[in-house]
Amino acid sequence: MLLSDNQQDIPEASGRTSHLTNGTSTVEPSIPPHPLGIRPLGNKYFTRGKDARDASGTFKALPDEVVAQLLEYLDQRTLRYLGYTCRFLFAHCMSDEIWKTLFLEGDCLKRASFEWRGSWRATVLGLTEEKSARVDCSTVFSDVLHRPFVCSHVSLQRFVSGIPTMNQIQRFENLSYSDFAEKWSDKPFILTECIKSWPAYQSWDLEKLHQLYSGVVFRAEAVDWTFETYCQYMSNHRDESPLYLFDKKFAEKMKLEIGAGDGAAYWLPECFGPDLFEVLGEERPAHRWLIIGPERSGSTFHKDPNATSAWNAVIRGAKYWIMFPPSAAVPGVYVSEDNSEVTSPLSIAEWLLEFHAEARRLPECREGICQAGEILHVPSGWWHLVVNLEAGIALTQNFVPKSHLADVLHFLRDRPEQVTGFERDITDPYGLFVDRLKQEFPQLLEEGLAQLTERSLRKKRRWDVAVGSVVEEGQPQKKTTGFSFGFGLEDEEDVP
Ligand SMILES: O=C(O)CCC(=O)C(=O)O
Ligand SMILES: [Fe+2]
Repeated sequence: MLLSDNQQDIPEASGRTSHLTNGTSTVEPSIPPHPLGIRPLGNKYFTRGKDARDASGTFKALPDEVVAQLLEYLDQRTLRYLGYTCRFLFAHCMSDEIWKTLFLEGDCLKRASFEWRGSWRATVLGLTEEKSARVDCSTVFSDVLHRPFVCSHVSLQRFVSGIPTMNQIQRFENLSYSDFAEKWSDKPFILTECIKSWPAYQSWDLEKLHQLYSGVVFRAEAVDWTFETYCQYMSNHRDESPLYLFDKKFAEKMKLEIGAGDGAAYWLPECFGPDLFEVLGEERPAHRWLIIGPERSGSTFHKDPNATSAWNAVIRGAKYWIMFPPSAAVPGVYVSEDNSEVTSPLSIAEWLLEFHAEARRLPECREGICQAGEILHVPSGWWHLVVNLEAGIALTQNFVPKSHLADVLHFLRDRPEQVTGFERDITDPYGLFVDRLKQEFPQLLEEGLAQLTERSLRKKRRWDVAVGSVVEEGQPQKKTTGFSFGFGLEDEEDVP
C-alpha cells in the first residue's frame, strides 16, 4: 500500500542525517560515489577503521548474498524497521531491487496512476526525497550492494564505440525488395532513409507523446502505468535494468492509423515484401510494439518468437545492437539442449562488463548503432542484445518473409512447446498456418514444405555420415560402435 505524503523515514526525523563521505570505485573513473557512501568490498582491505558489518549482530556471520536473499522474505514494515537497527542493515534494507519486488507484489501494482518518487522504496512508502532517510554508509563494504550501482552508472560509450570494421552492421539508404529477398534476408542491416517520411518520425518526441497520451495506460514489463507515471519514472530512476515500456496494443490505445491510408502514423517498409503471417488475420500472434525507455533500458539476448524476422525503427534516441547468427554460441548466454530455455541471468550492464570484449572478438559478431530515423533488420533466428544510448521511442514489427517461410513452418511444426503469442484456443498453430497458406499461397506452401523435407533428408544424411553408416564420397569408412559425437554435425533442424 502507498503510504501518505507526510510519512517520514525515522533517521532523518530523529536528526541522524549525516554527511556522506566519498566512496571510491575500483571499476572505472566515471562511476560516482554511491549516494549512501557504500564502497566495494575491496576497499575494506585498504581502510583501517570501522567495518559496519561488525555491528550487525547475528547477521555478521552471513555472506552478503545470503543477507540479501533473507531480506526478500520480509514485508515492507519489517524491512523498513530492520534497516534502522544499524548502518550495515540500513544499507541492505535500502536495496531498491527488494523494494521493486515489494511494489510488484503489493497493492501498488493495481494502480495505474500515482506519483513516482524517484525510487521503488520511496514510491512504496510514499516518501518525498527530503523525507527519505540518508545514513552515512561509508563503513559498509559490499560488492553485492555496490555492484548494481556500478552497473547503473557504467559508461555505455566504452562498449559501443570503436566497433571493429568487420563487425559493422551494413548500412544502406534504402533497399529494394528483390535485393532483400536475394541477398539480405539472412543478414542484419540498417536503412538510413526508409522511415524518414513517416509522420511518426517527423512529429513524435517524448514531450509530444506526453502531451497527447499522458492519461493512456501502457504496459511496461509487469506494470500497467499511465504515460504520465512512466514519464516521471523515466526522468528520475536509479534502476540498473530500467523498466521498459513495451506495448502491443499501442495502436488501439493511441488511436493510430497504420498503413497506406490517409492520416497513417507510419506504414510498413516495402523492402521486406509480403508478410506471410498476414494470412492468419485476427489469429496472428502479437506482432507490433511501441517501445519507449530511458538510457540503459533495452533487451537482453534473445531470438524473436516463432522464427519470425523483425524490423525495429528508431523514432527518437539511438540504440546499440549486438547480434549473432542463429547457430552461434553467444558468450554469457546459455541455451538448453532443445533450445527451449535461454539462461542469461545478467543485466545488460553486467553482460557488457563481463562478456562484451570476448563477444566482439568472435567472427560472427555484428554490431551497430541505429540512430533516430533509421530502421534495423533482425533476420529470423538471430540473437540480439539492444541497449538505448539515450531515452527514446521505437516501433517494431515481426514478420515472415518468403525467404524464411520454411524456418517458420519448421518452428511451428517441430517446436510446438516453444511457439508463443497465439491465443490459448488455437491449439494447432502449424495446422492453422498451413491451412491458410493452402488457401492463399498454395505454391509458396509447397515450396516451403519441400525445403523442410530436403533439410530433414540432409540432416539424416549428415548424421549417417557422422555415425559411419554411410560413406561420403572420397572419405574412408569410419569405424563406429553405433554412436559418436560428430563434430561439424550442425543441427540444421535446430537452426530456425
Ligand atoms: O528496441 C529494443 O529494445 C529491441 C526490441 C526487440 O528486440 C524485440 O522487439 O524483439
Ligand atoms: Fe527482439
